Amino acid sequence: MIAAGADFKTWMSAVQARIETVLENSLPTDEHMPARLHQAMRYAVLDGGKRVRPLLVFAAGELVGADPARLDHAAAAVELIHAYSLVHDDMPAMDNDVLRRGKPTVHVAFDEATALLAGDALQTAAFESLSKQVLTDDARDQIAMVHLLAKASGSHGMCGGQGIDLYSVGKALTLPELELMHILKTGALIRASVLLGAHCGSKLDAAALAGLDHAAKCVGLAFQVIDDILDCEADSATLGKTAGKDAANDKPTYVSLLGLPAAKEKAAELQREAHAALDALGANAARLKQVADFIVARRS
Ligand code: GRG
Repeated sequence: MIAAGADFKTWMSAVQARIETVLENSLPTDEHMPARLHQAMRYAVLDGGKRVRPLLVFAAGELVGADPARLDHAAAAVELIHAYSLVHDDMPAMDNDVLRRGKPTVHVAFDEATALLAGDALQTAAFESLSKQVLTDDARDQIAMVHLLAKASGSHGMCGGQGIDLYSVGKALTLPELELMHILKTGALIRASVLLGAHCGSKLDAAALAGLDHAAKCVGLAFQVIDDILDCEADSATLGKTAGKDAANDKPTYVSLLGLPAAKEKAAELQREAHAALDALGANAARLKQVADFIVARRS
């Protein structure tokens, strides 16, 4: 059980440890065939990552007094989708990265076919997690949750954003186009994390749900602006460059379009907007504000 009044660091560590155990117990082991696929799935998910999306699920759960046992399943579902997206994104056909979270990427540690299959299986494991037991008082709400995660992950969400990203290489995106790409690519799953957490407890009215959704959208976009800033700063430190890695690879970023100071201001503006929307939801939204602040302040 995670104490609702705990300070943020204590709360975050408790949620991170909790979700690690949930994932550990829910992923298949190599005692079952096919052992290599199950090893790759565990390798992709366990012992790594900040678990930002589960933190958002649990923080939104605090807003609506949700049972943590329900939140476990929603949190595992979003983290499994996230893990699958990273496995596929790292593959040679996409970003062709060899390192993730300080260790070889799945296709390097295993092989490409296994990475492809592990990503696929993680994606379906997410929907298994979301549908295998009752998470809401009204069954129709759980159908809405499955729909929400499917929409956020598919071509109108994360996959769509990744598609825009892939097809924009070498093209000059405008700021609204870049924004749409990120609202879909990273924002959709972050938004879904907040809404799924909120579905696990007492029902919010339409106005509160709209306010929460707006805050989640701001947090999702802020996450990406910060990601671009961190990429740029890491590259400047190692290469003495001023443009970010993606800009150097001919991909637009917030930093390449706005410049570093304006990108930092954009992140701060989104943080303020998220706070304002969350303030309207009352004292129980305090945890969500803390997670939003953590996302903006993070250094990795
Ligand atoms: C391949 C279908 C498909 C989609 C890929 C989200 C995504 C779409 C790709 C990830 C590429 C990437 C590194 C985007 C930058 C933002 C991002 C999602 C960073 C990684 O997320 P964190 O910081 O990672 O939450 P950890 O390791 O902490 O879990």
